[in-house]
Amino acid sequence: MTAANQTPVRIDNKRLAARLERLSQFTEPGKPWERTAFSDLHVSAREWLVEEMRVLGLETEIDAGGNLIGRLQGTSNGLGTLASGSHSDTVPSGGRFDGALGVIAALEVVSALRDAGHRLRHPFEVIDFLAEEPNQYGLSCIGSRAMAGELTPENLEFTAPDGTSLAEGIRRMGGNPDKLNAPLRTKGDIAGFVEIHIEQGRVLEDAAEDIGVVTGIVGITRIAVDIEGRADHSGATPMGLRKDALVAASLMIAAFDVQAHQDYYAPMVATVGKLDVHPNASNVVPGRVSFVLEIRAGQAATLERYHKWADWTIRTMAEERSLVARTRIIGQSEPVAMDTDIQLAISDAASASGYKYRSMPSGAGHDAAHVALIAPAGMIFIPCLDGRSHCPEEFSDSEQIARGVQSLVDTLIALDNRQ
Ligand code: HGY
Ligand code: MN
Ligand code: MN
Repeated sequence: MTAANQTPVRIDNKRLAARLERLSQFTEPGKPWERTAFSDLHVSAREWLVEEMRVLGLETEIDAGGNLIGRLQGTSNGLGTLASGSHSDTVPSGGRFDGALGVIAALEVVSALRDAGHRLRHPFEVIDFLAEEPNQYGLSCIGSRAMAGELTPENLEFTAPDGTSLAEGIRRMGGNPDKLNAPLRTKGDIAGFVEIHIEQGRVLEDAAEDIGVVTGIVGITRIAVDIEGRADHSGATPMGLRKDALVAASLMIAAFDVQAHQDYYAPMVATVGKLDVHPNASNVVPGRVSFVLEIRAGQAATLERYHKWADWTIRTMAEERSLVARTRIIGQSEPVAMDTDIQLAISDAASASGYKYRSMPSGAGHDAAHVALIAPAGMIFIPCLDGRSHCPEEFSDSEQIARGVQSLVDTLIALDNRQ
């Protein structure tokens, strides 16, 4: 991927590992590896990232959506920006690689270019998107949605358990919610975005392959459901007189699972991973239950079909038990395709290094899905141990990481060299 007269741009895996290790140390004590969005730890980790960016000579800013951006000037005027990055927040008790790898890899791109004295023609940005994981405000991919102009005024009023609004959360992280009524980047501004991420599944590992070239990212719909029943004494209330919100929610959750298994027409998944029971006491019939139903599919029609069915199921099951159910969509992203030129550039980069690669869709959501609405976007997956992710055991070995990050550098250089 290098012209004959240029020093090859090689990543330094030790430096990369050291930065990953340093970022992972910003973790809640006793709860590896937890660094949830908007927490003090998340703020401290970003202060460290800003310092790393400055040492590398990047101009830093936090945009209105709270995205931390480090910018390297290019040698040619008037070219769009090339960009790479991911997110520095984690899920509760998450892993060391989901998101962190993509941010640290983008820093390594800058370091490796500097080592080789290689100047890109395009400006290059390292981006740490704000709050990719669902968080206290209930919405994921906040920074990348802001960048693409997807955050609605209603989203900005989403409230955390501590009573703060998402608008206040964004401001705390250095953004400006008053400026989020339009995309932060217009089409053409970003010439190409490439995000590297662990696969979070076991396709690559089972096939003993090095690189996944992502073809598209699933659409995700998250629906908040509140079931209103009646709290009563558990000993003195006969079974026939109860309005047990938890029993109704349990039946609904079981039905969601059965239905998702039966959708033969297109692969999809449905999950209830968050559930709150009130008053949550062993001798009280549960009076109120809130949960989030998350649906993911590669086809918009599949998402829509299941969503309609789930709405109907929730309503009828609640009515049958004289309960009241309310539903509210709290997050929606369409399935998106990755840019074909970027897919080709990644495949060529992997192939030139002799890495084994395959094209594959992503069942996980990513910032790249939102960037894809305003710019050509692509993703590189690397294998992770047993396909585990969103858990402390999440792991990718240093050689796997090195092959992925080298492919990232080579892809970006190929995009930079395009006429
Ligand atoms: O939820 C997801 O798919 C991603 O890991 N944020
Ligand atoms: Mn994640
Ligand atoms: Mn992630």
